[in-house]
Amino acid sequence: MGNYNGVFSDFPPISPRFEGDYGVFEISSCKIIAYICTMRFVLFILFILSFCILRQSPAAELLKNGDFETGDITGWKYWETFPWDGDGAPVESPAHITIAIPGTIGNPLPPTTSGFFALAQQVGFHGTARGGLYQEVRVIVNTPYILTGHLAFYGDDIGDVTIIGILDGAWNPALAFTTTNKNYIAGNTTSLWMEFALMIIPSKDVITVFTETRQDWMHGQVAGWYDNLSLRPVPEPTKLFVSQNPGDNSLHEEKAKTNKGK
Ligand SMILES: [Ca+2]
Repeated sequence: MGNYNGVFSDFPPISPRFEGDYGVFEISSCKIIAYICTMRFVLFILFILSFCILRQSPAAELLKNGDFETGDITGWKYWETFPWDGDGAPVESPAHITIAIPGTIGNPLPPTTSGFFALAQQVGFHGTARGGLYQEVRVIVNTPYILTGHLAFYGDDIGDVTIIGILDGAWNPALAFTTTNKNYIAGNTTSLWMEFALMIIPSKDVITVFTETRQDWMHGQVAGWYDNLSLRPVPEPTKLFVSQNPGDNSLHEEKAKTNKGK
């Protein structure tokens, strides 16, 4: 005892030996350590990869390119009422909505609310137009979803409007966020970014998220900017507070208040 060399010399060799029908196999301790290190390294890489995948593709996001970081309108489709306006009112000078990333008749400050790009929808001088972008999204009926994002606006005349909304069958003003006219932003200035949230409990399994910018009179210019658009299922804890009865939904309460005020 006390002689470590003696103690250790009593242990069997570290390298195990296996005797079989085909002879004696010996695995060196170096190989075992190398194997363990390799497995640890593989597990570490798998952990990092899974973390990256979770970070890069939040499973719940239903909109494509809602932050416009492709630098174009990938994932979105263009629509317009050209050469008419949506109300069937006389059109002074039919024009097209210009989609620009970034905007070309000015931009809000800061120019984006995420990353490097934001959507701009514009109508220049001497043109009347209504239009924008849309995406159709598959959803689960009677399950709450929330559309969030940021919107900014320039308008210099009555009839200049920019909107974001959801269509679940018929047009429903309770499912739209609208900047009404230049008075909303007190003159011919570009508004600050406005954050919005629209809750919907779909009655159909495909809903449409749309943007719309209008210049109903040909005077001046109009522009709407959009960024950070996101459509997601309402997170589980929040669902507890959202009634399955649409009449109890806060959006419908807002609508009721609006109707009462008319
Ligand atoms: Ca962006």
